[in-house]
Amino acid sequence: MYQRKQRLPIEKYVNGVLGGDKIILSKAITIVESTLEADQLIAEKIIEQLLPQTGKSMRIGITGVPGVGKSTFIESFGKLVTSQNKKLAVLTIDPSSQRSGGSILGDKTRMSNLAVNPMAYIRPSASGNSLGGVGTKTRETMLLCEAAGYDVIFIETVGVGQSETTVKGMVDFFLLLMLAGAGDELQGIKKGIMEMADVIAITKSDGDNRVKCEMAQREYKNALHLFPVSKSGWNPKVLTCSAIEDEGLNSIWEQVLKFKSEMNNNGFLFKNRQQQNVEWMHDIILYSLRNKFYSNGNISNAIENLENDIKNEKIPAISAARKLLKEYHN
Ligand SMILES: Nc1nc2c(ncn2[C@@H]2O[C@H](COP(=O)(O)OP(=O)(O)OP(=O)(O)O)[C@@H](O)[C@H]2O)c(=O)[nH]1
Ligand SMILES: [Mg+2]
Repeated sequence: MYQRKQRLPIEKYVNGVLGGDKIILSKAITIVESTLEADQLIAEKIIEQLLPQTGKSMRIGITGVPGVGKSTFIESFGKLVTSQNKKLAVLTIDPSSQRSGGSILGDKTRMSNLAVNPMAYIRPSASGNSLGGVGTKTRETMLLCEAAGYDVIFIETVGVGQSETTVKGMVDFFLLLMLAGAGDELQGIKKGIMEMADVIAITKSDGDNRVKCEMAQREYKNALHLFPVSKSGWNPKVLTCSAIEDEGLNSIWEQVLKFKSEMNNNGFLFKNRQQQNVEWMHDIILYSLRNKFYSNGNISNAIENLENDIKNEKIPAISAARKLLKEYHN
């Protein structure tokens, strides 16, 4: 049986987070990530009390295929951000971390400076088994970080599909990192993901690779002309950078600031967050209903048999689903 962990009184979490105490912040995040009903109630109370102190950060999503250089980029870009006297929190959503765990190990060395930087806080997400769950928890974690005084939040995700959409739904600014490939520029990553980007940065623009990166930059720029105008009215930029040589990072940060100021002025940032909050509510509802349904004892007992019956064509999926729903509502 799972032993319930000792929990602090709620004020301890609230005051610790507000005071910027990283240890308490981590403990509060653990509660937020917990699936235990009792923890969920504590988490809700903590967040409720912290809510007035949230929302003031610049929320930036960073994505790209494995190996594009996300971790190395975040280490260098993070240094730049913190050198501007901004506190930075880095959260990661990694739908594959359950299986590999490799990236996390790599990150220990690739983000070694950021990890010990007092202005930075790095937190990999719990390897939840449902992306929806990880998404709702990451949003709550983001709020805790904001209440703890972090001015900039990076939400990093591996570009393997669905997780980018989840991240897009919780950030102000979306940065897509891309590799310069030989002629297959548009194949590695889905067009829909490129359409989400506010800045596309071609990574590893150093040494012999620089020329290839500049070529890719021109190709992406041309490709972007064909995309529909985004809701924000912002024209996405294509830049090149080298995290290792520390080049091009300033230009990316300048674009973030320009975006922030323009989108503040035209009201997009505010409206976008309003919309995101509404979607968030629906996500939480779906997530809780799902959890409730699948953790119901009668359901989990019946489900395996019904799954087999479906496979053996003894029962159609629709009838099995109806049966389970009926069982649940009894
Ligand atoms: N030349 C060069 N190599 C780089 C640069 N950035 C990253 N790399 C290399 O590219 C490889 C992958 O970098 P990571 O930062 O681990 O990439 P990632 O996107 O975090 O990879 P995953 O965590 O596996 O998704 C490493 O060998 C880095 O040293 C760069 O700016 N220039
Ligand atoms: Mg990485």
